[in-house]
Amino acid sequence: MTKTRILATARRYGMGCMTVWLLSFGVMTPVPASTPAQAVQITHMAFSPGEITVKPGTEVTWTNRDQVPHTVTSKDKGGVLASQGLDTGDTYSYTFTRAGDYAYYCTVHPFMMGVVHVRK
Ligand SMILES: [Cu+2]
Repeated sequence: MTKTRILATARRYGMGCMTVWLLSFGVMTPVPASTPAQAVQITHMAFSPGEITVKPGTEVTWTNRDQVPHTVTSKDKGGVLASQGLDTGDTYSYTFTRAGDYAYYCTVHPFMMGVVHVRK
């Protein structure tokens, strides 16, 4: 191997690394790191998982996977969770800013219950 060929090889590998690094950077940072997210599925007439613990600032998104409408509604009157009726595939999101326990249910099927614990 000549000196120039080694240099060319090194450069090629260097560029490859750079490309991979740039790609991973793009993939790793699609959203600001300051907004953690948590998903809850509504399926088989239940919230899944029914109980979650998140840090303040976390956006929780509920997705209705059932063939019947559901809601995500705070148990406390005037609570923070107050979705519209969610049809199949519809989502509802809320970003929890304060620590606390947020119990909720489905107004269509009051036996469906869940709770979000927000802990620092
Ligand atoms: Cu329901």
